Amino acid sequence: MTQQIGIGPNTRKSVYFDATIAAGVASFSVYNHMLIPAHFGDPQAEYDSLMTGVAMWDVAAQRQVEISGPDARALIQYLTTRDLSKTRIGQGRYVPICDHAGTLINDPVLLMLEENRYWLSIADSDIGLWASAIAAERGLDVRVHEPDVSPLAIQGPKAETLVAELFGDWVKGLKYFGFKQTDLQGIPLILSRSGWSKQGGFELYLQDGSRGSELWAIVKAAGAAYGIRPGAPNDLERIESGLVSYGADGRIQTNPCNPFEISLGKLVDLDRPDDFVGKAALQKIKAEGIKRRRVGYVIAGAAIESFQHSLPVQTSDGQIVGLLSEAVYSPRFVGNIGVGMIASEIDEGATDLSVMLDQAPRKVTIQPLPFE
Ligand code: THG
Repeated sequence: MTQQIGIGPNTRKSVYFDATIAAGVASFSVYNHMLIPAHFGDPQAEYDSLMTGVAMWDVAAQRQVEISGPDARALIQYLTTRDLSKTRIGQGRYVPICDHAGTLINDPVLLMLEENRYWLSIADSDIGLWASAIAAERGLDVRVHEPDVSPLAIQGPKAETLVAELFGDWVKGLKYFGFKQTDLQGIPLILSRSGWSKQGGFELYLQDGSRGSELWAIVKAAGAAYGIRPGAPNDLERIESGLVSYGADGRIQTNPCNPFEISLGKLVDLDRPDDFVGKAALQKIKAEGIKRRRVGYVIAGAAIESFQHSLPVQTSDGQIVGLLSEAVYSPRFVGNIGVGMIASEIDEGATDLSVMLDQAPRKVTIQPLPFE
């Protein structure tokens, strides 16, 4: 039997919900308390369009936390592990956020809109609540709120040509995570070179929630010439390319990890002169030595059809030394691949590792990320 999750009035809808229903969305997931399309019924074709053509994704569930006001910059700096002193208006940054114990609680994209106005484009946890609480407790003069902003991603090797056709050739000059306030046929949006894939592309941060279907239709119509398909953040591609998924690879409630373990250590500036949430804990964690690392896994045996929850990775004597957080069959690598954690003392060549999948042991080997 196939289980279903009911979609009722208490589940938050994206502003592209009607458009994705019309486009034939077959499965949803929930992210930031909002429905996000998971696929449109043909995962292989959706992967192919991302790898060789162009795909459009409703990623409105990547909600924005806007922080504005005289102390906005101070709050942003205090919340994130990175030194942002060189960040300028119009630039984006990938900014880990930790709690006071140094546990990763989100990995947003930061957009610097003005000297004292920022968006955190968040992964799946309630950073709006966290940011307002920290601001209030520290007596910072800021406003924290969720603006009417809903990203639509256009990803794949043909994304740039399509987006240049829609907006003009200036888009080709945008650097990675660079963005600009603009509009599309009068629809206000911020255009940014970003997106959760390694195939290149853009995100349109729609600033008028009443125009989701209209924006979707414009992109779809212009993309038709390039074979655009509706899709969703693609698990196969992200595992192949090693992108971090806060939620799948780590989550404070289920698999708490620090940024060093999840491969975001280079985004932690412990030498910053100023304090930030988690700094002391992260200094201690680093001094004591990092206990595990994020790796790729190859899983032997028949093609994995569905992977519902993480699995412990064990040695031949039954010792648990790692975690397989997500796995999928990859036609490109002709085998099952996954990502997860492994204890630091286990080296890449280990030959006695396995996971139990559907009551049967499967041999696993470690691979560096990205898969190549
Ligand atoms: N775009 C926007 N918001 C988002 C995401 C996004 N919010 C949720 C989630 N994705 C946040 N997580 C990530 C994870 C990885 C990247 C972006 C957001 C990413 N990483 C590149 C990499 O790892 O190679 C570049 C990192 C870097 O510059 O250091 O792009 O996708 N709007």
